[in-house]
Amino acid sequence: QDYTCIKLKVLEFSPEAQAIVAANKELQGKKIFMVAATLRPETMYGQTNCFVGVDLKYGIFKTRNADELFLMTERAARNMAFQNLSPSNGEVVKVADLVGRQLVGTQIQAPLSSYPSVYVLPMDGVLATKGTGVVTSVPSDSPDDFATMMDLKKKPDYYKIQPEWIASYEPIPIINTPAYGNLAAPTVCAQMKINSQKDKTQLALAKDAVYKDGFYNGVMIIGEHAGKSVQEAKPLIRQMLIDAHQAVPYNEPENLVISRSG
Ligand code: ZZB
Repeated sequence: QDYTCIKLKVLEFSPEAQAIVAANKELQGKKIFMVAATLRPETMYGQTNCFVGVDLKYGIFKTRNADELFLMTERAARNMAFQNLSPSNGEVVKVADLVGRQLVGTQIQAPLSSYPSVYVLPMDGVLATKGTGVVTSVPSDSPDDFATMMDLKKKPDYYKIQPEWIASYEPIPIINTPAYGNLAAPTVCAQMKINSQKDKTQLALAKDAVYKDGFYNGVMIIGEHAGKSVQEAKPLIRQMLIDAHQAVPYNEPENLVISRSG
């Protein structure tokens, strides 16, 4: 899989994560990025938050740039070490350990998003075996993300989040499609009566429908490539993010990829 890894700059860690970072000499004065693997770089305009798995283990790793560290799973760090992203080929240097739960409430800057800063929130189905274990959330175009957002809004206490971390981050219209309009995921979730991230079977169908319609028939309605088809805009936006040092290409061997939909 040819992923684009989006660099989500940490603006302010949650108090628990901050305590870990502050106690670590290697992290003083450094930029730390939560790194999210996506197959849809053209949707980055619609980011409203990022997701972690609360029980997943994450690390903060050195990169080939001495001032920048990446926060992700160790598995992703190992893969990146063979893609010219670590200090030297094959070398993985972890400087801190964190659990997903400790990251919830962290504020990050999501490149291209209309929201200047967004929060790290919990999602049930984040796979340790795919991408970086950090998932950027685009509820306008990803049914999984929209369904999770509905759960978090309904039950903030249960998910141990503050209501304001999600309340003022509505889905942003970024792509228009003939079948589902300009908020494809909310539309398809309403049509299919999906109310929760737990509706897995329905969500797999919804994702399939939205993916196909978005990719083959979608037109960008935001950003510097507004008016272009999704197919045309995707590689241009990917390259724009890479050139701006806001993303890096990341490849994952096909046989190691396990799809979220099972
Ligand atoms: C932004 C985005 C916007 C995504 C969208 C999808 C959609 P696939 O096709 O099943 O391989 N993802 C990445 N890593 C993980 C993980 N560790 N656990 C769970 N989900 C993960 O799915 C690739 C997508 O799965 C990635 O692209 C990412 O979400 C998520 F509008 O990034 B995507 C209709 C889908 N729309």
